[in-house]
Amino acid sequence: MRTQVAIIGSGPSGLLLGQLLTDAGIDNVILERATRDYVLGRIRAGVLEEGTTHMLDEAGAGARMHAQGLPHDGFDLTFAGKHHRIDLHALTGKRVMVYGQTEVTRDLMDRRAETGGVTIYEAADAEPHDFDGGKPYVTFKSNGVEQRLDCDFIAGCDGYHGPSRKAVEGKGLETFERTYPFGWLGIVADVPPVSHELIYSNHPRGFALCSMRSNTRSRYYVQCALDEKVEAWSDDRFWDELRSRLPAETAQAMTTGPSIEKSIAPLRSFVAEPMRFGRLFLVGDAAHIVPPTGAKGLNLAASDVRYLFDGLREHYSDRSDAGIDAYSQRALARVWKAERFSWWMTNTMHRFPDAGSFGQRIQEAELDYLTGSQAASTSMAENYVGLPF
Ligand code: RFL
Ligand code: PHB
Repeated sequence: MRTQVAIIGSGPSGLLLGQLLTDAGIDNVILERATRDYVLGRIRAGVLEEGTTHMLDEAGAGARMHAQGLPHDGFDLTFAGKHHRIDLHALTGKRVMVYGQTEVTRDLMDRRAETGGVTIYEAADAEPHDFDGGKPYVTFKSNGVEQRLDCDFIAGCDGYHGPSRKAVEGKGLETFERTYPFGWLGIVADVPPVSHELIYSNHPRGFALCSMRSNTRSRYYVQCALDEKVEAWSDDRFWDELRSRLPAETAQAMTTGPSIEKSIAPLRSFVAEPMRFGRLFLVGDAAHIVPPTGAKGLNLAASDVRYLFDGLREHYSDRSDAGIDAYSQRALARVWKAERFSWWMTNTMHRFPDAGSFGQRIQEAELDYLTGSQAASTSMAENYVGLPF
């Protein structure tokens, strides 16, 4: 089998890259380890930057998002029992779109099917080869049969645990990492959201986030200990804990109901450098992870795809490798700024076990400054809506 660009992974980054390439007449094949339903079953990101929504439009996959997504002009920060609204639109002229990653993935999969793009699901043991030379290829097993996909380039869109980054270990790969001493316990429930905007809450019992997927489906999170077990959290226990971390009037207004999903995610900051190794490119979560506090993960996957797609298009249509050569540097410049913002927002909003009373007062001063200063609010807002790409 032969294609121009072999894409490993059918998450948002692989699907978006694949669609832009297909629309530009550049042949590509996606190899995905899981089934379509498994990929669609993952509940993850919820907040899209305008740059990401523009890319979905460019890929012809934005119609349902515009019809059903919820544009948000701001969000609430709560601490010390009070609400402070960050007016994203007034501060930056931009807004964000609340539309679930599951729906983004579904829209991109539907568009790929419409335009005849090839995805091989349940591709086992995918492994990139010979990307240092001019003839790269990917081996994998399909229905137990060994296969080989020859290509010009390999896009490693295979997430944090995928084979692409493993293939470049010991080849000049440098990694940077920070783990946090807590996780997020999250639920989805078919109840109306407590507020029409997101609420990020800093509370002595720990961080909480009120988000949503629609006007009838809520997504809520509470900070939890790393060794916490999801089985120990009945729905009632979750709702009680969530309400205890919100201002009284918000807690009283909350509609509760049975959860339809409940899981714990650890928080991590991680960057792999560089993001290009010859004819292999690392894209999205394969190259970097941010803690979800800043809602940046999926949006960084989209900006990586922007830079890589532009580079590949220039390679095929203009016979210029300038964009490909600049990929790693351009992507990492934006990645590190989002890493900084996500790290900062995580530090500002969570309880750290070892912060002590000094750390506690510093956090309160930071929040007070943030909500009292137009300059500080604007800085937060411009990072939250997304730096340009
Ligand atoms: P993905 O989505 O992990 O997709 C990788 C794909 O590669 C496949 N794969 C393989 N395929 C073939 N062979 C192999 N050997 C393979 N190994 C793996 C996998 O099956 C999968 O289909 O990476 P991608 O495309 O780079 O997308 C990244 C985003 O998914 C991620 O950054 C976001 O979900 C992060 N995130 C958020 N991002 C935001 O922008 N806004 C948010 O509000 C937001 N909230 C979140 C989040 C992530 C969360 N969790 C659980 C990690 C909230 C949470 C709780
Ligand atoms: C979500 O809706 O899942 C969500 C929203 C905002 C975040 C993280 C997750 O910062």
